[in-house]
Amino acid sequence: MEQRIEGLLKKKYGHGIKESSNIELFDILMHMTKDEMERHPAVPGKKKLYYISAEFLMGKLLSNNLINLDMYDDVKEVLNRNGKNIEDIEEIELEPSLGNGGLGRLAACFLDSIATLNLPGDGIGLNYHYGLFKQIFSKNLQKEVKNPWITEDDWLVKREGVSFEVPFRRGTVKSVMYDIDIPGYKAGTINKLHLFDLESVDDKIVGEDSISFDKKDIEKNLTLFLYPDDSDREGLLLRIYQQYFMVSNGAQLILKEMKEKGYNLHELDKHVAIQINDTHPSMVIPELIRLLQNEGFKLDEAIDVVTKTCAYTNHTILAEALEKWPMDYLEEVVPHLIPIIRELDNRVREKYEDKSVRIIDDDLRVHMAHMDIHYGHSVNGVAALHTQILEDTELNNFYKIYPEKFNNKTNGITFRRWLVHCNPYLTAEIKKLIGDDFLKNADKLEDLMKYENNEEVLNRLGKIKHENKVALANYFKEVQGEELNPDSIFDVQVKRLHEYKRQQMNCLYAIYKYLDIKAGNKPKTPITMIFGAKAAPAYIIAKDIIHLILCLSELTKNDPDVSPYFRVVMAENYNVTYAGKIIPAAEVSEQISLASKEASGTSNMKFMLNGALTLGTEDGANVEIRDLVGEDNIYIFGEKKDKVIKLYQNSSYDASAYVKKPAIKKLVDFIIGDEIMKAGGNEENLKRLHHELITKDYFMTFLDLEDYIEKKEQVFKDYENKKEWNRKALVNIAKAGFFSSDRTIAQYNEDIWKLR
Ligand code: 26V
Repeated sequence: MEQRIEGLLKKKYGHGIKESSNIELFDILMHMTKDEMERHPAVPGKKKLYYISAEFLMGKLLSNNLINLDMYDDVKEVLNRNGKNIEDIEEIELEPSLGNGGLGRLAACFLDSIATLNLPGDGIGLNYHYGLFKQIFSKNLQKEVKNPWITEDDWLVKREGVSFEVPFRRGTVKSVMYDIDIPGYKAGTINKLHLFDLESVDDKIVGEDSISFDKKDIEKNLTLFLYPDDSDREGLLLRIYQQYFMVSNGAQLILKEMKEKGYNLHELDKHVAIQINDTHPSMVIPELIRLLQNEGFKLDEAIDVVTKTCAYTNHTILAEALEKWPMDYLEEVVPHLIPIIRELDNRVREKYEDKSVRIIDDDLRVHMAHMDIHYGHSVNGVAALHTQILEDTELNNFYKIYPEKFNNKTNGITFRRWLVHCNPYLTAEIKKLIGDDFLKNADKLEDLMKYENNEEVLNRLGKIKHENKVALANYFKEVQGEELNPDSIFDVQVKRLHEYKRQQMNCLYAIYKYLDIKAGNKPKTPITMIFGAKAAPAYIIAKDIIHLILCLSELTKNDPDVSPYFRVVMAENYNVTYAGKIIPAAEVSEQISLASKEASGTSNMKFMLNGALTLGTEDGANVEIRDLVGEDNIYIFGEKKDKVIKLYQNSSYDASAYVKKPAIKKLVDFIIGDEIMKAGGNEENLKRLHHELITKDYFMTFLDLEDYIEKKEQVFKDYENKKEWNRKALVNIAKAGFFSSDRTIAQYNEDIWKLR
């Protein structure tokens, strides 16, 4: 390996490893890895999966590719011998932010597992030039700037000669296809992520340090941003342009590959499985029907074969997140799909009286999920509780028609990134204790249970956590200039900002703690509350909550009575890279969504695997974590889903009644009090948030607040018993095997794709 790297460096830069900069080393290692992957054959097989998704949140790729190619240890050692550090070199790589959060990261974990299980399966998505915005904090507010990641030398490989024509009402555009190679872990084979771009794209139409551009200039802007602001008509139309561009390219690629392999298009479902990741790719159904008709298919047959090929995953029950496109918008963008969508809807109307299962509703909106359910062969939720809610409540009318289509696939995470790469100390310890079988067979982690009462092992787990906390503290200092105390307990909530995830409830706890310390009650062990979250640019209240968190951060930093005991900090521009540093250092994992609202969650799994204890509601996959670790090794609080669903059904939640309680009023009024104002508070933002909470509180913060505060106090009390805490951490790690995305993918394949 040393010779190979030295040789490449000499050829390109005229010197060896010792004399090279990290930029040069990154460049050489990336090209070496790319060459290596090019030499690997595609995964063979007669049936192939296409995972279509508007988001793929890949994270930096150098280390993970090297790990999967089984080259990481060698490269690391060679670099060390020459006084270089792979962690410093991977800092050079820019992170593509082609996703919002859990849904996009899930797609990335799935690609890793599909390749690892040696299943033929490619991803299909879009090559957004700026992805999601980059978050900057300024005056305690979130500011959004563009986030470029494409450079002269990156992981993208342009597929010369692959280009499709995509018809819109306003004219036809041409595509360009880029690939990113996906190596499985020690698999020896390669799958691909195909990212489509617009031939005429022009990323110069976006100003410096901004995210604004001419939304109407589709020929230039189509692939610039992930989900541009959809608070207006132009933004919504642009999303339809993006979605159709993605699926039309995908569908044309699928048919091209079918033909190249000599397969009969009439047997599409025997050779192709399409997974529709949430409703963003749903137009692939009418598009494929259209293309097959162009190939001479009769309508009935086209519909039949497409239905047998496509499967849909639902990732949310939030009504506002379920896509319903107005017919006139579709008419404006893709008029050629309208007759097909109408026909699909007519067939439903002929068969079923129930209006709620129609594709086109009385207001002439097209319900994308309804189209997926009728014209796909599988519908899955992403955690047991979520699938149950779909079957019993949200999609009950569909479940009654098609019980056989419904199935659960509890989410998972790839252990290659979320353990091996991000937590090398813990990985080494586990290997020492139980060998390395767990890397291919995650259930083997359970072997750790035999050390449940081994004090030496438990002590070592504590030490590893501490080292990771020191590393995080150093990183925070370096990138944000913030001092974290590694001897404090690290309590973490990192995820997209949304009211249903209830970061605001965590803030009310911070206020409670601040006041408690001011009243003279100092915690035995200091507490650091760590937040990380981006808010959608047009989501006003979410941005107000970020403002509150940043004010609390100032307040706790600058008050000498409080800062030695309690700090609130917020990671700026939380992304996959940051997650890889925060999660191994976390001790408490905050999973506090309103029961029934978080479909699954996946950070809950990452924290568990890294030995953090969950403080959470009975929601999403928290329920399955509890069932695996047992009540003693998790902190569950709050109302259950049935009660919450009833409160919504009867509109009987009344925030103002809770605010009458003095203990709650004191906390919520603090938001508009003097202390926060002096900590840089902005009256407009805070008053709006306060008003929203006391009058509406749509996601029922107060319903669980008192129970939450009580449980969280219990968590901090229990932390004082280090041995017992570390034992709980060990149980969490040992039971995390179920959440390997290898298991999730094996189940998708077994029940839905049937690739072999
Ligand atoms: C989208 C939107 C869009 C507009 C307004 C509000 C809103 C709220 C939520 C969403 C979520 C869309 C789907 C999604 O990202 N779901 C997440 O999928 C993860 C992977 O399955 C899962 O772990 C998370 O629980 C789920 O929220």
